[in-house]
Amino acid sequence: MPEGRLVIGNKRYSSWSLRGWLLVHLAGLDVEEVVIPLAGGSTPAIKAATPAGLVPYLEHRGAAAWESLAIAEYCAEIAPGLWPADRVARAQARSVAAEMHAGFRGLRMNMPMNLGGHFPGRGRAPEALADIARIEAIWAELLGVHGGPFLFGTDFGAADAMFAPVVARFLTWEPELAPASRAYVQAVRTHPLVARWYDEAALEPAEWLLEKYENPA
Ligand SMILES: N[C@@H](CCC(=O)N[C@@H](CS)C(=O)NCC(=O)O)C(=O)O
Repeated sequence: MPEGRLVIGNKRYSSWSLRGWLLVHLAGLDVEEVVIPLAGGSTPAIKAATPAGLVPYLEHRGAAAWESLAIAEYCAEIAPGLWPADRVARAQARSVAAEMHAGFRGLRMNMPMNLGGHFPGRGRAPEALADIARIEAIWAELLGVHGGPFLFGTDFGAADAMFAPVVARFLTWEPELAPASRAYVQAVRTHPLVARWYDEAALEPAEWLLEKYENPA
């Protein structure tokens, strides 16, 4: 019997849902998955099912959590290994997760997540390229300090979950990336949970496809 539910958008497009879903699965929560197809903004069914009108939204054993960073903290109470054990590294992990949560709008607006899309060379607006430069600097520092293949070493953690949709965007839009970033992209893409999300996205019905994401301007 599931101990709650996780409300998410459809897997092809919902980048924030990917974060929440990864965190919940990494923490091993037993929750029912409720998938609502995105309508391209202000989806009535999402408004009706969630406190803030946004996915992901988690209910678990009487607790409710929304906003992906709050879901990360909730999951990390149950699975503390989602954040690094070392205090200094943990501060770094929380900071880059918060920076991701709060920013990178240029990247998000110009290179939307579409797991089935392939738009190499497109979307390279200056504000997207500036965000990508900052993301690559974060990745380079963390991979250098902690040795990879994930941002804080051998385990895929909460910081990696926060950046997983960026990886998906990079695979779709193929901006120029440094070799270390490309290696990180591959490490994230081949993580079993990320691979499972991609596989499940590929099974979504054609009626859920949205013109604005399939044929971006
Ligand atoms: N800051 C929120 C952002 C959540 C968000 O914007 N989710 C999008 C889907 S990826 C959403 O629910 N949009 C409303 C809609 O499409 O109806 C979080 O961290 O969870």
